[in-house]
Amino acid sequence: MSVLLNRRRMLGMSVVALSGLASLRASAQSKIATSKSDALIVVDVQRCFTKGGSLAVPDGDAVVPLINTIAKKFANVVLTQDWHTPGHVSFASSHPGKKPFDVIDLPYGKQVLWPDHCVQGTEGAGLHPDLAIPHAQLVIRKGYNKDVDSYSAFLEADSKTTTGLGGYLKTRGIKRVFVCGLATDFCVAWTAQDARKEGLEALVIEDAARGIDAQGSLAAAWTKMLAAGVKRIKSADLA
Ligand code: VGL
Ligand code: ZN
Repeated sequence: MSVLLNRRRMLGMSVVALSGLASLRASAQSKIATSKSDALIVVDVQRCFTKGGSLAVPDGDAVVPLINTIAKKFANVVLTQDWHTPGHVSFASSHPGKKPFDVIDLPYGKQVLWPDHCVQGTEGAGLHPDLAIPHAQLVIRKGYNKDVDSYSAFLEADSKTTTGLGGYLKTRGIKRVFVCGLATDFCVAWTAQDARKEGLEALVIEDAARGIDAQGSLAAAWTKMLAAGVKRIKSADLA
């Protein structure tokens, strides 16, 4: 009898010990470990989109030190640069009578008009001077066709001209991308959604991105991203 009791007590204890272990493991597991098949895509962290820039994103500079830290967790990093021609179709100045943030119809659909920004080879188009990711392997430039905008790092706004990024990532065995940078509701959102279309897992690191938020565009972008299967995470979720 006493042997039986002891055994019961031992069983009970081991269940408690096991469940403690299980919850420890669960909290460790909820952190995301990165591997060789992951890439970090750092979107448009350029002078034009940060303090003093022609299309400065509110609090845009705040992402720079965080992205520098996060990038150390990734073996594969891709940087993007918005890279427009002078007189680009997305500039309000290219459309007499229009002003920044007006919306016009172009052959490929609605286009928000912007102040002139990220003109090829200008200082404003340069990467933010404090961005420090020496191990980044690829810089992909986009928006370089004068008559077509490209928020996405994969596909231009005509929905058919590719930048080549999808092929590059596929060739390199990348299965999952983490997207951060500027601006959450435009280039980050379109890049993350197009990553899904390329068959990649896509996660946006929310605190490593900032939005422009013109007319509710930030909330709308999150709704679209989540519907497309993009996951919303924070930098602290990374192991
Ligand atoms: C962007 C507006 C115009 C961006 C680029 O990087 O989010 N936004 N061009
Ligand atoms: Zn642009």
